[in-house]
Amino acid sequence: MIQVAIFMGSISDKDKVLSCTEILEKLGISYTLTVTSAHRTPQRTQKLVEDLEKDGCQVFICAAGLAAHLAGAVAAKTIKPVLGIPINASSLGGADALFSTVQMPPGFPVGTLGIDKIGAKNAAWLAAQILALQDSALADKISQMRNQMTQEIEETAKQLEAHYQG
Ligand code: RP5
Repeated sequence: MIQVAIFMGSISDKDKVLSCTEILEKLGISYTLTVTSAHRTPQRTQKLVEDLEKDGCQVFICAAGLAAHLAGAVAAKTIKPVLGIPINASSLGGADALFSTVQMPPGFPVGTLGIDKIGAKNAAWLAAQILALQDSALADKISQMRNQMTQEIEETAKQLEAHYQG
């Protein structure tokens, strides 16, 4: 069963989205990654949502740039949580996609993350936390990985402090 579906508006978004798949893999979460566009392939987008939902998909992650309507189009078709990753694909630096993704009408929310790779990473973490509500083994794994991040910072701080003690 696929737990998380990741949609990109274009193959040109892929490099920025791969940090999302890396984290899902580390956490042992099953996912599918594909390209579909709110504007260029609206029927394909709708069918993907319907089919994946039937197969048990729990969270949809949508990455898109420019007038980024992909996450909103998916949110219109499902009540599963939809997470949006705004992609920087123009001279507006991703602000265009951020505003397009975040400003949803009431009742059709998109949980909007940061622009590009940082948003892709946090989309994976947030999807994991949503799934962990019903999965205590996954919750433990998330906690372990957080502890690891804490330890890494503490170790780095120790090394820096040892080196720069005046
Ligand atoms: C958006 O337009 C895509 O998500 C992409 O970020 C941007 C440019 O798409 P391409 O012209 O590279 O296909 O729909």
